[in-house]
Formats: sequence, structure tokens, C-alpha cells
Amino acid sequence: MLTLAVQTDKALDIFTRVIRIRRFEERIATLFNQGQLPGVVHLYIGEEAIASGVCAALRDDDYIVSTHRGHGHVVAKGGDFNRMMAELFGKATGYCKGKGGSQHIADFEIGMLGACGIVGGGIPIAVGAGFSARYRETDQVAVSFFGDGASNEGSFHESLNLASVWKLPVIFVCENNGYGEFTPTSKVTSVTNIADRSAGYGMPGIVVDGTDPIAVYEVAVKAVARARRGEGPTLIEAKTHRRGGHSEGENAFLGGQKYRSAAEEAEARAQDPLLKIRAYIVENRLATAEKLDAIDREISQAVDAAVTFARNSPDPEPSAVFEDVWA
Ligand SMILES: Cc1ncc(C[n+]2csc(CCOP(=O)(O)OP(=O)(O)O)c2C)c(N)n1
Ligand SMILES: [Mg+2]
Repeated sequence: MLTLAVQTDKALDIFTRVIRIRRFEERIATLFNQGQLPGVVHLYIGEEAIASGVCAALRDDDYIVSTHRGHGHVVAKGGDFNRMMAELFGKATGYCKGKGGSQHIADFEIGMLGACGIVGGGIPIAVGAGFSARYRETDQVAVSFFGDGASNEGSFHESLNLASVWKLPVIFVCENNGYGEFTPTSKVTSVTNIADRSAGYGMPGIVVDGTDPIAVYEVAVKAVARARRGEGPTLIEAKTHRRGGHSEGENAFLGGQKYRSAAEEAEARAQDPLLKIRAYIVENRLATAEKLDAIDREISQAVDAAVTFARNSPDPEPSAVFEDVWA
């Protein structure tokens, strides 16, 4: 049940974040399957409630750190479609000048400190950002998004311990989609609820329906307030569903998602964050379906424009290959 009166503007804000991610990702899927994008892409479709609900609870100057499944986090924090799309096409106008691709998008201007291809690799970075905020005596907070698989990495455990000891303004958001690649979480994880691991580190642990954008927003608001007050970190476990495969194109080389049942796939479709936020807004008469459709159309046009921008952008110069390299 909804406990917080989420006002119209905030509900529309959350809806907009969800649908921006959805439409961007749907286009990425199409482009990838047409062979137009180099590299590999891990889509966030089905999990949009988490980045959207959490980022709607943040200020512009707060930090987030992302994962290999990172497009949704960038979009939810206010990332630029053109620069994202250009990066995915490997163009010089992309966020990393076309040299990073899907798993390395960062935008310091909006507090997005980076995606990370190393599972669990982003978690200590968020702790560092939280420490920085404390050291500089700002009241910024840092959010670490990571998967259920990452919660079995040492970096998760070390990060929670240090953040708790120093009462850092960090929110750990575990996106539990039930799988690490093709392995069910239950086969490799010692607890049913990853949120229970918070007890070992002396911080609150909360389980939330990670397919419900409003529910995620409500728990994020509380965790952010606690962090800003200097009371320390929170672990939020958002239980969700990955709509597609681990990475796009998996169906082609695996012959379908053989590791999960048709019933489970249907459940993932039914628990659709986009349908949930639409229903919340329309049923509570916060806005009409027509208004939501108009926002949807506008976003689809922005995605079209981003594809055109990316296609018309130049490739990076070969001579630039050693620029921006730190080794
Ligand atoms: C340290 C490390 N180990 C293994 C991998 C290969 N790998 C990439 S994604 C992934 C699964 C991660 O699962 P989870 O953290 O649950 O995130 P999800 O993909 O479900 O969003 C693995 C094992 C990696 N990139 N980094
Ligand atoms: Mg997972």
C-alpha cells in the first residue's frame, strides 16, 4: 500500500524517468539486433522502477554509481540521449568519445560517476563519493546500484562495513533480478533476502517491490533523509525482474532463455513498472492517459533524434586512440 502522498509533479517526474528508460532501451534492442551497435548491451527493461524511484528522491548534486546494466541509471539521473546514443554507436560525440561503449558511460556534470563492467566494482566508488561529501562537509549523498550477484563479491561486504563504521551518506541499492547471468540467485546466495546482510554491518536493510516505482521512491526518500542527517547508510534490496536475457542477443546464441520457465517470463512481463506507474497516475487522477501518451510521444521523438544525431556524428580519429588513457 502507498503510504506517502506522492504529488502530481513527482508522480509525473517518476513516470517520465521510467518511460525515458523504456523507450531508449527498446530502441537499443532494435538497433543491436539489426547489427548496428558494436559491443554488447545489457538492458534494464523490467527494472526501470528502481533507478527511476531512487533518482527521483535525489538532488541533482547527489552521486550515483552504476553497473554493466547501466543505461537506466544514466537516463534516470538526467543523462543526455544524444551523447548516450552516440557512445553506443562508437562515435566521437559520445560520452566517452566513442571509446567506452555501453559499460563505461559517465557524466560527472549530473553526478553520474560511471557504469562499471566489473561486477561489484562500483560499490567502493560510491563509498568514496560518500566519504568525499563528508570530508568536504556537504550534505550530498551517494547511491550505489548493483546486482544480486555483486552482493556475493568481497567489495560489497567491505564497502558496507566501512560505510557503516564511518556513518557515510551512502545508499546501497541491490537490484535483485533473480539471476547472475544464467544462474539463479538462490543457487549462489546464502540468504533469501539480501537485505538481511545489513544486520552484519549494523545498518537498516529494507526489502521493496522493485517493480513498483512509487514503492521504491518511498523507501529511497527515507534512506536519503537518513543519510543526509548523518545517520549513515541503508541497504535497500529491490526485488525485480529482468525482462530479457542477461545481455541482448542472448536468444540468438542460446536459443532462448532455456534457464527459466515460460511462466516466469510471463510473470516478469506482468510485473511491468511502466504499467504500474501509469495505473497509479491515472487511477489517482493525477493526470489523464492522454497526457501520459503525449509525454511518451515526445520521448520517442527524442530517441529518434538521438539516433539521427549518432548516425550523423563522426567516428573517432584513429590518432585519438591514446588520448584519455590512464595506465
Ligand atoms: C568481477 C566480475 N566477475 C564476473 C563478471 C562477468 N559477469 C558480468 S555480469 C555478471 C552477472 C552479474 O549479476 P548481477 O550482479 O546479479 O547483475 P545483473 O546482470 O543480474 O544485473 C557476471 C558474472 C564480471 N564482469 N566481473
Ligand atoms: Mg542479477
